[in-house]
Amino acid sequence: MRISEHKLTFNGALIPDEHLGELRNADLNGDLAERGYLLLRGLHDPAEVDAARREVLQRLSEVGEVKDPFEKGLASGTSKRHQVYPTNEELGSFWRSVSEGKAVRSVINGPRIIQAMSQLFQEPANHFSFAWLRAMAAGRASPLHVDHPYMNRGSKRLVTCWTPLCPISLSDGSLYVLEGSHEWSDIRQQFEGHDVDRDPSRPGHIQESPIKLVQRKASKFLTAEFEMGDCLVFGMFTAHGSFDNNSKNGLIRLSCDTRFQPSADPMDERFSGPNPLAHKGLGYGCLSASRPLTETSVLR
Ligand SMILES: O=C(O)CCC(=O)C(=O)O
Repeated sequence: MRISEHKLTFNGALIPDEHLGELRNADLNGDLAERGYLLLRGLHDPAEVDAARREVLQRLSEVGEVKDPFEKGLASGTSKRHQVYPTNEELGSFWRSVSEGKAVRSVINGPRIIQAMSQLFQEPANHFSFAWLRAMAAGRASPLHVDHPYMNRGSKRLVTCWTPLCPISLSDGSLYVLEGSHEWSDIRQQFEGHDVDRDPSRPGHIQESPIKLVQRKASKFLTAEFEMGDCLVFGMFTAHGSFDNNSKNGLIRLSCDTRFQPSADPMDERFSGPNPLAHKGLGYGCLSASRPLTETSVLR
């Protein structure tokens, strides 16, 4: 794969070739602490991921956001979501029902990932009940951030599992992590102990431009093409975000981020239990994905 041929952008700005690199494949014996991430290829059953993909697309087609046939996953450019779900509460409930779909949960909370995370921690693992399911239309990206300020009231050993729910090529708004960022003490100092819900006056994401930060640190945007079945695991201080979805045919980038920790550790109460309140008590309504795909907005 030649990453530099793909003209990756963030908010329209071209990422310089010399600052692009490829995520390295690993297995569960890989050193997460050393590298800041583990790219686990083929962890999930691709057929199960495909079933999850279809389940999500079918729900998006109910609100008119996907072209027929919905299985192709191309945005229609229209939406009936506000008509069908007129209040923010109803929008949140809709997204909750999509996020809790049977096929989605069989992948993101299924036996394969639970076993893998138990192997990673070398003790039984558990996951947040809340899941960050994302449907990213063309033109959208996730800002650069570390996860710690969003979810730091429980285990210190929390990890993120980012699971593509469709094949994601480099032009479709792939995820990146910044090489070596888990060891950047200035970023750690800036965000450690910050809680976006307790102190909403301070942003949770990194405000420095991603390109400037990467240049300042002589780092790289590490990314890859993802297949259904892959999973990217990273820690709470690994800086990451996504490139713009520059898909020419309007492919909706589907993915889900979930959080795992040792079962023995306390769990952040906002994201656990049968009715997780999440940020600001909004439940699934706190996610930008609860809004119509036709609306552009950023972060979470
Ligand atoms: O999928 C994305 O665009 C962002 C994912 C993310 O921020 C995360 O996994 O923590």
